[in-house]
Amino acid sequence: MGDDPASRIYVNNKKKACEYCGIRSFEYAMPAETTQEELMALIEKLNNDDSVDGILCQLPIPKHLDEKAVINAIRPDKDVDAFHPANVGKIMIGDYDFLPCTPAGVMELIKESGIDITGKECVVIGRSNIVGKPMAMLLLHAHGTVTICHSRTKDLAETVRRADIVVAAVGVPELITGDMIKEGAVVIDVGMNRLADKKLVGDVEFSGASEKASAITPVPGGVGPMTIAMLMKNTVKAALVHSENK
Ligand code: L34
Repeated sequence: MGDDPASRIYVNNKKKACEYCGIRSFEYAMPAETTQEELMALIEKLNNDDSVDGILCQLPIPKHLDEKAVINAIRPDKDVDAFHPANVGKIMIGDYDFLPCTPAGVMELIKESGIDITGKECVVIGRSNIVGKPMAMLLLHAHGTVTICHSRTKDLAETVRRADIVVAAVGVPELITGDMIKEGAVVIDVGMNRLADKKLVGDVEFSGASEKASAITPVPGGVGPMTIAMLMKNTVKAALVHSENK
Protein backbone atom coordinates (compact mmCIF):
# COMPACT_ATOMS: atom_id res chain seq x y z
CA MET A 1 0.00 0.00 0.00
CA GLY A 2 1.48 3.33 -1.08
CA ASP A 3 5.15 3.63 -1.83
CA ASP A 4 7.18 3.06 1.33
CA PRO A 5 10.74 2.53 0.03
CA ALA A 6 11.68 0.05 2.79
CA SER A 7 8.52 -1.99 2.12
CA ARG A 8 9.49 -2.08 -1.56
CA ILE A 9 12.79 -3.79 -0.65
CA TYR A 10 11.18 -6.23 1.80
CA VAL A 11 8.38 -7.18 -0.59
CA ASN A 12 10.87 -7.71 -3.42
CA ASN A 13 12.91 -9.98 -1.13
CA LYS A 14 9.75 -11.93 -0.29
CA LYS A 15 8.89 -12.34 -3.97
CA LYS A 16 12.40 -13.62 -4.70
CA ALA A 17 12.15 -16.11 -1.84
CA CYS A 18 8.80 -17.37 -3.20
CA GLU A 19 10.36 -17.88 -6.59
CA TYR A 20 13.28 -19.74 -5.02
CA CYS A 21 10.90 -22.03 -3.09
CA GLY A 22 8.47 -22.62 -5.94
CA ILE A 23 5.64 -20.66 -4.33
CA ARG A 24 3.54 -18.60 -6.74
CA SER A 25 3.26 -15.02 -5.55
CA PHE A 26 1.00 -12.22 -6.73
CA GLU A 27 1.70 -8.61 -5.91
CA TYR A 28 -1.14 -6.10 -5.65
CA ALA A 29 0.71 -2.78 -5.55
CA MET A 30 -2.03 -0.36 -4.54
CA PRO A 31 -1.56 3.42 -4.72
CA ALA A 32 -1.49 5.53 -1.54
CA GLU A 33 -4.96 6.94 -2.42
CA THR A 34 -6.62 3.49 -2.28
CA THR A 35 -9.77 3.56 -0.14
CA GLN A 36 -10.52 1.23 2.74
CA GLU A 37 -13.39 -0.24 0.70
CA GLU A 38 -11.09 -1.08 -2.21
CA LEU A 39 -8.56 -2.72 0.09
CA MET A 40 -11.24 -4.73 1.92
CA ALA A 41 -12.70 -5.85 -1.42
CA LEU A 42 -9.29 -7.16 -2.50
CA ILE A 43 -8.84 -9.08 0.76
CA GLU A 44 -12.32 -10.55 0.41
CA LYS A 45 -11.53 -11.66 -3.14
CA LEU A 46 -8.30 -13.36 -1.99
CA ASN A 47 -10.04 -14.89 1.05
CA ASN A 48 -12.46 -16.60 -1.33
CA ASP A 49 -9.92 -17.63 -3.96
CA ASP A 50 -9.13 -21.35 -3.52
CA SER A 51 -5.89 -20.97 -5.45
CA VAL A 52 -4.56 -18.63 -2.74
CA ASP A 53 -3.14 -20.21 0.43
CA GLY A 54 -1.57 -17.18 2.11
CA ILE A 55 -2.36 -13.46 2.26
CA LEU A 56 -0.06 -10.74 3.59
CA CYS A 57 -0.62 -7.00 3.69
CA GLN A 58 2.84 -5.46 4.10
CA LEU A 59 2.88 -2.90 6.91
CA PRO A 60 2.96 0.04 7.41
CA ILE A 61 -0.06 1.14 5.36
CA PRO A 62 -1.02 4.79 4.66
CA LYS A 63 -2.46 6.59 7.70
CA HIS A 64 -6.00 7.01 6.34
CA LEU A 65 -6.42 3.23 6.20
CA ASP A 66 -7.55 1.14 9.17
CA GLU A 67 -4.77 -1.35 9.89
CA LYS A 68 -6.76 -3.21 12.53
CA ALA A 69 -9.67 -3.75 10.13
CA VAL A 70 -7.25 -5.13 7.53
CA ILE A 71 -5.67 -7.57 9.99
CA ASN A 72 -9.13 -8.69 11.14
CA ALA A 73 -10.33 -9.21 7.59
CA ILE A 74 -7.68 -11.71 6.50
CA ARG A 75 -8.96 -15.27 6.91
CA PRO A 76 -7.09 -16.78 9.89
CA ASP A 77 -6.17 -19.93 7.93
CA LYS A 78 -4.56 -17.74 5.24
CA ASP A 79 -2.96 -15.35 7.73
CA VAL A 80 0.68 -16.27 7.10
CA ASP A 81 1.81 -13.30 9.23
CA ALA A 82 -0.14 -14.64 12.25
CA PHE A 83 -1.41 -11.13 13.02
CA HIS A 84 -5.15 -11.99 13.22
CA PRO A 85 -6.49 -11.96 16.80
CA ALA A 86 -7.49 -15.63 16.47
CA ASN A 87 -3.89 -16.55 15.68
CA VAL A 88 -2.47 -14.19 18.32
CA GLY A 89 -4.75 -15.84 20.91
CA LYS A 90 -3.56 -19.29 19.89
CA ILE A 91 0.06 -18.22 20.34
CA MET A 92 -0.74 -17.11 23.90
CA ILE A 93 -2.04 -20.59 24.71
CA GLY A 94 0.85 -22.28 22.91
CA ASP A 95 -1.50 -24.10 20.53
CA TYR A 96 -0.80 -22.38 17.25
CA ASP A 97 -0.94 -23.00 13.49
CA PHE A 98 1.33 -20.13 12.46
CA LEU A 99 3.96 -18.20 14.36
CA PRO A 100 4.59 -14.55 13.49
CA CYS A 101 7.54 -14.53 11.08
CA THR A 102 10.03 -12.29 12.89
CA PRO A 103 9.78 -13.87 16.37
CA ALA A 104 9.74 -17.34 14.78
CA GLY A 105 12.91 -16.45 12.86
CA VAL A 106 14.60 -15.33 16.07
CA MET A 107 13.69 -18.62 17.80
CA GLU A 108 15.04 -20.57 14.84
CA LEU A 109 18.36 -18.67 15.00
CA ILE A 110 18.70 -19.37 18.73
CA LYS A 111 17.82 -23.05 18.43
CA GLU A 112 19.96 -23.70 15.33
CA SER A 113 22.91 -22.12 17.15
CA GLY A 114 22.55 -24.73 19.88
CA ILE A 115 21.61 -22.17 22.53
CA ASP A 116 19.40 -23.49 25.33
CA ILE A 117 16.79 -20.97 26.51
CA THR A 118 15.64 -22.92 29.59
CA GLY A 119 16.08 -20.85 32.74
CA LYS A 120 17.90 -18.04 30.93
CA GLU A 121 17.30 -14.36 31.63
CA CYS A 122 15.71 -13.10 28.40
CA VAL A 123 15.24 -9.36 27.91
CA VAL A 124 13.07 -8.18 25.02
CA ILE A 125 13.30 -4.48 24.23
CA GLY A 126 10.09 -3.35 22.50
CA ARG A 127 6.44 -4.26 23.06
CA SER A 128 4.87 -4.15 19.60
CA ASN A 129 2.09 -6.58 18.74
CA ILE A 130 4.12 -7.76 15.76
CA VAL A 131 7.47 -8.45 17.43
CA GLY A 132 7.97 -7.62 21.12
CA LYS A 133 4.86 -9.22 22.62
CA PRO A 134 4.88 -12.49 20.62
CA MET A 135 8.69 -12.69 21.02
CA ALA A 136 8.32 -12.60 24.79
CA MET A 137 5.65 -15.30 24.61
CA LEU A 138 7.82 -17.66 22.50
CA LEU A 139 10.79 -17.23 24.86
CA LEU A 140 8.44 -17.96 27.75
CA HIS A 141 7.18 -21.13 26.04
CA ALA A 142 10.83 -22.14 25.65
CA HIS A 143 11.19 -21.80 29.46
CA GLY A 144 13.08 -18.51 29.53
CA THR A 145 12.62 -15.97 32.34
CA VAL A 146 11.34 -13.04 30.33
CA THR A 147 11.43 -9.28 30.91
CA ILE A 148 9.93 -6.82 28.43
CA CYS A 149 11.44 -3.31 28.32
CA HIS A 150 9.88 -0.29 26.61
CA SER A 151 9.99 3.49 26.49
CA ARG A 152 8.81 3.86 30.11
CA THR A 153 11.25 1.32 31.56
CA LYS A 154 13.09 3.01 34.43
CA ASP A 155 16.56 1.61 33.99
CA LEU A 156 17.00 0.04 30.57
CA ALA A 157 20.79 -0.36 30.83
CA GLU A 158 20.58 -2.12 34.20
CA THR A 159 17.86 -4.50 32.97
CA VAL A 160 19.68 -5.37 29.75
CA ARG A 161 22.88 -6.00 31.74
CA ARG A 162 21.18 -8.92 33.50
CA ALA A 163 20.26 -10.63 30.24
CA ASP A 164 21.67 -13.90 28.95
CA ILE A 165 19.61 -13.37 25.80
CA VAL A 166 18.84 -9.87 24.49
CA VAL A 167 16.28 -9.28 21.72
CA ALA A 168 16.21 -5.66 20.55
CA ALA A 169 13.07 -4.66 18.63
CA VAL A 170 12.39 -0.97 19.28
CA GLY A 171 13.37 0.83 16.09
CA VAL A 172 15.86 3.19 17.72
CA PRO A 173 19.22 3.15 15.93
CA GLU A 174 22.00 1.66 18.11
CA LEU A 175 20.06 2.16 21.38
CA ILE A 176 21.70 -0.93 22.90
CA THR A 177 25.39 -0.25 23.41
CA GLY A 178 28.26 -2.56 24.34
CA ASP A 179 28.36 -1.41 27.97
CA MET A 180 24.79 -2.77 28.44
CA ILE A 181 25.74 -6.29 27.31
CA LYS A 182 26.77 -8.92 29.83
CA GLU A 183 29.92 -10.87 28.95
CA GLY A 184 28.89 -13.94 26.93
CA ALA A 185 25.31 -12.83 26.27
CA VAL A 186 23.43 -13.74 23.10
CA VAL A 187 22.34 -10.61 21.22
CA ILE A 188 19.59 -10.64 18.58
CA ASP A 189 19.01 -7.42 16.67
CA VAL A 190 15.57 -7.07 15.07
CA GLY A 191 16.05 -3.33 14.32
CA MET A 192 16.01 -2.16 10.71
CA ASN A 193 16.78 1.58 10.80
CA ARG A 194 17.73 3.52 7.70
CA LEU A 195 19.85 6.54 8.58
CA ALA A 196 19.85 9.82 6.63
CA ASP A 197 22.94 8.65 4.72
CA LYS A 198 20.98 5.50 3.63
CA LYS A 199 23.08 3.31 5.89
CA LEU A 200 21.13 0.45 7.47
CA VAL A 201 21.73 -0.02 11.20
CA GLY A 202 20.06 -2.11 13.86
CA ASP A 203 18.92 -1.29 17.39
CA VAL A 204 22.26 -2.60 18.67
CA GLU A 205 25.60 -0.86 18.38
CA PHE A 206 27.27 -3.85 16.72
CA SER A 207 30.96 -3.06 17.21
CA GLY A 208 30.67 -2.55 20.98
CA ALA A 209 28.16 -5.34 21.59
CA SER A 210 30.10 -7.90 19.55
CA GLU A 211 33.09 -7.54 21.90
CA LYS A 212 30.95 -8.80 24.78
CA ALA A 213 28.49 -11.19 23.10
CA SER A 214 29.06 -14.92 22.63
CA ALA A 215 26.74 -14.73 19.61
CA ILE A 216 25.25 -11.75 17.82
CA THR A 217 23.18 -11.14 14.67
CA PRO A 218 24.24 -8.52 12.11
CA VAL A 219 22.01 -6.01 10.32
CA PRO A 220 21.56 -6.59 7.45
CA GLY A 221 21.92 -10.35 7.01
CA GLY A 222 20.51 -11.43 10.39
CA VAL A 223 16.87 -11.45 11.43
CA GLY A 224 15.54 -9.94 8.14
CA PRO A 225 16.26 -12.99 5.98
CA MET A 226 14.95 -15.26 8.76
CA THR A 227 11.65 -13.36 8.76
CA ILE A 228 11.31 -14.17 5.09
CA ALA A 229 12.28 -17.82 5.58
CA MET A 230 9.54 -18.19 8.23
CA LEU A 231 7.03 -16.60 5.87
CA MET A 232 7.85 -19.34 3.36
CA LYS A 233 7.40 -21.97 6.08
CA ASN A 234 4.00 -20.56 7.10
CA THR A 235 2.87 -20.44 3.48
CA VAL A 236 3.79 -24.07 2.87
CA LYS A 237 1.98 -25.00 6.08
CA ALA A 238 -1.14 -23.13 4.96
CA ALA A 239 -1.02 -24.90 1.59
CA LEU A 240 -0.74 -28.31 3.27
CA VAL A 241 -3.69 -27.58 5.56
CA HIS A 242 -5.78 -26.35 2.62
CA SER A 243 -4.94 -29.41 0.50
CA GLU A 244 -5.94 -31.74 3.37
CA ASN A 245 -9.29 -29.96 3.59
CA LYS A 246 -10.08 -30.19 -0.11
N1 L34 B 1 2.64 -7.65 7.17
N2 L34 B 1 4.51 -6.34 7.46
C1 L34 B 1 3.94 -7.56 7.44
N3 L34 B 1 4.63 -8.68 7.71
C2 L34 B 1 5.96 -8.63 7.99
O1 L34 B 1 6.62 -9.73 8.31
C3 L34 B 1 6.59 -7.37 7.99
N4 L34 B 1 7.94 -7.23 8.20
C4 L34 B 1 8.41 -6.04 8.93
C5 L34 B 1 7.80 -4.82 8.24
N5 L34 B 1 6.41 -5.02 7.84
C6 L34 B 1 5.83 -6.24 7.74
C7 L34 B 1 8.87 -7.58 7.30
O2 L34 B 1 8.63 -8.28 6.33
C8 L34 B 1 9.92 -6.13 8.72
N6 L34 B 1 10.08 -7.05 7.62
C9 L34 B 1 11.30 -7.29 6.95
C10 L34 B 1 11.42 -8.24 5.94
C11 L34 B 1 12.63 -8.44 5.29
C12 L34 B 1 13.73 -7.70 5.62
C13 L34 B 1 13.63 -6.77 6.62
C14 L34 B 1 12.42 -6.56 7.28
C15 L34 B 1 14.99 -7.91 4.86
O3 L34 B 1 15.01 -8.50 3.82
N7 L34 B 1 16.11 -7.38 5.37
C16 L34 B 1 17.42 -7.46 4.73
C17 L34 B 1 17.92 -6.12 4.32
C18 L34 B 1 17.05 -5.38 3.40
C19 L34 B 1 17.54 -3.99 3.13
O4 L34 B 1 18.59 -3.86 2.49
O5 L34 B 1 16.89 -3.04 3.56
C20 L34 B 1 18.40 -7.99 5.77
O6 L34 B 1 19.42 -8.54 5.38
O7 L34 B 1 18.16 -7.77 6.95
